[in-house]
Amino acid sequence: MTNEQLLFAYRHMLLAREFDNALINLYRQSKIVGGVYAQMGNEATSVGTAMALGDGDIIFPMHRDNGAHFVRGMTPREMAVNFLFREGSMTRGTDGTGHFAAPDRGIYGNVSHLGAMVPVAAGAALAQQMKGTKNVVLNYIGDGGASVGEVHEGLTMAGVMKLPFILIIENNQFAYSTPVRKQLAAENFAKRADGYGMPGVKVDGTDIEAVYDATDKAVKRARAGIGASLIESVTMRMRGHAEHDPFDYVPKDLLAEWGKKDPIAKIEALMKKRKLPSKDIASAKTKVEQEIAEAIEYALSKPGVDPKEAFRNVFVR
Ligand SMILES: Cc1ncc(C[n+]2csc(CCOP(=O)(O)OP(=O)(O)O)c2C)c(N)n1
Repeated sequence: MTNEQLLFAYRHMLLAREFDNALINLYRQSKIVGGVYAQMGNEATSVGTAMALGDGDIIFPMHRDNGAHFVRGMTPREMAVNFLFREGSMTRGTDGTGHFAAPDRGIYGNVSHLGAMVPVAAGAALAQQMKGTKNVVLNYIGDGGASVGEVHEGLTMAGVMKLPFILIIENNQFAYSTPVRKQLAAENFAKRADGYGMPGVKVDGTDIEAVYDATDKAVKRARAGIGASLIESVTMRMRGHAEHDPFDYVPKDLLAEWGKKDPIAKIEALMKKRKLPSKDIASAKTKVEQEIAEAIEYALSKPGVDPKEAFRNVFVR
């Protein structure tokens, strides 16, 4: 990654982190009525993968991928309005937990039924292949979601049809309270790729450059028409499943160990090693803090969504 890309990545990882902090506070104040699924620990994965894409490419994000939303151009104001169910919300107040889309920016809606999103995303990749666009579809799934049956169907299709499709498995060690070893007998998730005839790599999901480089390689392969890829990005879910969950089933020493690999601290260390001016790093941080605070203030100043909206697009036969 160039120094410019690193600063871009840092800014977007900070947006995800600060947005998390803001949502957690609002949740504690009962100002958010939906679930708050913190992304902490996942910032390098969501940002590094999305950065490897270009205009016209498509993402199918999961509930811990706000970083990818920001990279694709979603603004903090749009996100705040949606999570706070305010007038103008892109889901008209029907969802605040990540099931939103902006097709104009290549963000397709998160299919809530976890693995069920994979065949849909593979279908979107087939559409791109049929149209001859060279656009790539990047689909995220968690370690838990990766064990859902439809993932097999989607990957089979992507492998056989050599679709421009990339599956990012965000292995953050827990699926709600289920540790990864209780649902994975294989050595790792990346190995599953062999069964679908596509390359599978495992990367350190807290390392922005490792994530970006692996995705960039997969994107180039997909764009060249060679076919699909699978990337396992290994991270840690640093909070509970959502903010209602005290996550006391996660061993404290495990959290402490992963705390030393915080993706934001790691990118800061990398920028220092590359001798990026410390004033650029500091000003990125201040700007992001202001931007998130302003977005929350903006959303809170707006009225709530009109309850009548709940009936829009509901049909009776
Ligand atoms: C088919 C299905 N089963 C259960 C759920 C409820 N659910 C939503 S997220 C989640 C945990 C998913 O774990 P994982 O895929 O590892 O992602 P993580 O939350 O750890 O990022 C569950 C059980 C669901 N949405 N869909």
